[in-house]
Amino acid sequence: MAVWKCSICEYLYDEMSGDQSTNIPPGTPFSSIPDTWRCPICHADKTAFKRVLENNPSTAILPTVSEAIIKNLVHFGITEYFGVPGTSSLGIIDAIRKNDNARFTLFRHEENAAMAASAYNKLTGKIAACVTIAGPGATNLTTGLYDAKEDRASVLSINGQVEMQYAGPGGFQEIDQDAFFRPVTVFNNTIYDKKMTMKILTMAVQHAVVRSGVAQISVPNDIQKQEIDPEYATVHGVIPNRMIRPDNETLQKAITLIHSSTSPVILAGWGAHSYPYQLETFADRIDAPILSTFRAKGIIPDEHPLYAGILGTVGSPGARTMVEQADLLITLGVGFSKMTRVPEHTRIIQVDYDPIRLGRGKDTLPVYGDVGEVLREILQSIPSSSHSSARNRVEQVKKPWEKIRKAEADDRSTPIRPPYIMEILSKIIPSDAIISVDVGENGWWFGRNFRMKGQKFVMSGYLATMGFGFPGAIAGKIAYPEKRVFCITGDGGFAMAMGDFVTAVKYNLPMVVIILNNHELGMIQVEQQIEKYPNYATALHNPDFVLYAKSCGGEGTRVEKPEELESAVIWATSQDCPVIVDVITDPRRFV
Ligand SMILES: Cc1ncc(C[n+]2csc(CCOP(=O)(O)OP(=O)(O)O)c2C)c(N)n1
Ligand SMILES: [Mg+2]
Repeated sequence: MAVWKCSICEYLYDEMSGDQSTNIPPGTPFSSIPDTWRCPICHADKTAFKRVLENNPSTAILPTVSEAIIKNLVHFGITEYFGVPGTSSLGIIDAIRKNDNARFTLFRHEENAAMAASAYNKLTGKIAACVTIAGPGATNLTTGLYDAKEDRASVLSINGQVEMQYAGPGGFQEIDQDAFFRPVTVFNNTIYDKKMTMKILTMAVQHAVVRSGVAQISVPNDIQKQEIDPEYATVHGVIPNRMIRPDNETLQKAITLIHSSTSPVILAGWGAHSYPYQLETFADRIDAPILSTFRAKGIIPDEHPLYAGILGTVGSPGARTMVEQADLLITLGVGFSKMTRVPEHTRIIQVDYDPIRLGRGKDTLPVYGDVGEVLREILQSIPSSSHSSARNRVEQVKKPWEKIRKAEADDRSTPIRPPYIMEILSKIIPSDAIISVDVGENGWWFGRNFRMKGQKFVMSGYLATMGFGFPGAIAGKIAYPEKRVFCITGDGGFAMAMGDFVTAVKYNLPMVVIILNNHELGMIQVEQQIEKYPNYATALHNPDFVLYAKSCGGEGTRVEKPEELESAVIWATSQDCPVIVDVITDPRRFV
């Protein structure tokens, strides 16, 4: 039994299975098909067909390259695949279909798939893969992959490439993917020879994990379908444990510095986000208030007596004063971005797992190590502090700040004031929920006024890209199906990603999308005001988001009055589908 390929459209006629659509029974040799028969796909006549001599995936006994790739990725724990299929990725997509432990989520735009993969890693520490076709599918990933790169999230990107016969400039849907992905990846390669499959695959996963970034593999269409010898289909590499322990000498210096400090302050960054318990014990032991960066918001619940809030543009003036008055600042996995504005002249103990990032500030003890390991080591040998002023210092910062935030949350103004929205959300969103936040005034108010009580929260930190919030929520619900998921977004940012609302409906991912609908690119309007430009090009003409949600098969409600907000959010939380709460709000920061 042979397989015949149409040279016009590449349809495969398999003698074993016949062709149901043109009534050719299984087992019919191609030569026995009447001459009047036409290709069911493009209507070419029989003379257009050529016998295929090799690589028929349906009769293969050995695994194909694609199947070996997916099997080994699953072995590495990579089970979630986000993307859009197409001609040059059919082999990979089929291998995902066949693997019981792999799951494909079909997105409507590759950018959302890449944002979701980035968010998935930020939320879980596990890797999700993006899968796209060569050319436009690959280029559509860019902003999502850059988000991962900037926030040091591990993501794998597996992209189809045109058949090797058509490689080179000028091929249909062919681009130089190695060159295109180079600036965004920590590893980047094309499998031009099936014997290279596992070597490239293993290196890709190792680099993505160890170097915290994006690894990209392109697989030409014809290679995807080739059978692979088991000798070349088995993984040899391993993912090392990359917990870095600090050296003893540096640790001793750090302990001495902490011991001689009378007003230490801890600043926890994203690098500390997996170690809330060690952080709390450490702060208690050395009697130091804890501040966090915006990205690490929620590492300790807001009401904790040692947590003093955020340092930076969404933080309180009291937090800044506290750092300026400290005789020692201990930074744990902090990126030193301009949004945090760590004072340069304070004495710093800087802990980071990336040696290149060490040495910020003017008077710094660099401690190379994983935050969890460093805290564990220090806690083994540091005695309890002789002072006990941290709780008082925290209260002095928090009390006036709380008063300000309460006063801002005016419950009568229409359009509804953003701080009031944050007040209501702080009250309603449960402590074990997942929150994905977008960029703009919506994110600014969340950072500044939302009170965390244990939730996991994810955002686009360094790239600060609009359109992250909603795919981030999709990733959250895929990762934690049993938890409630909330997206806090703007009318501008949501519109960039809203094509995938149907994806949340299709895959039954109930979530609540709170749109702060101010009919403006609100943050840009504020920036124009700060820089004394006249307001221009920020007004938004929006669709009816509630009708849109319903037309997608979800639910929605609009809220225009403050007194309606609480019940609307409670109602949304009780729905069994994705829901939009379209909150008509005030674009002005302060009135
Ligand atoms: C992809 C992208 N384009 C542009 C910007 C610049 N930018 C930052 S905030 C913002 C406005 C966001 O508007 P909206 O989503 O409505 O949120 P709002 O500020 O009104 O709450 C813009 C255009 C960006 N950060 N990301
Ligand atoms: Mg807006």
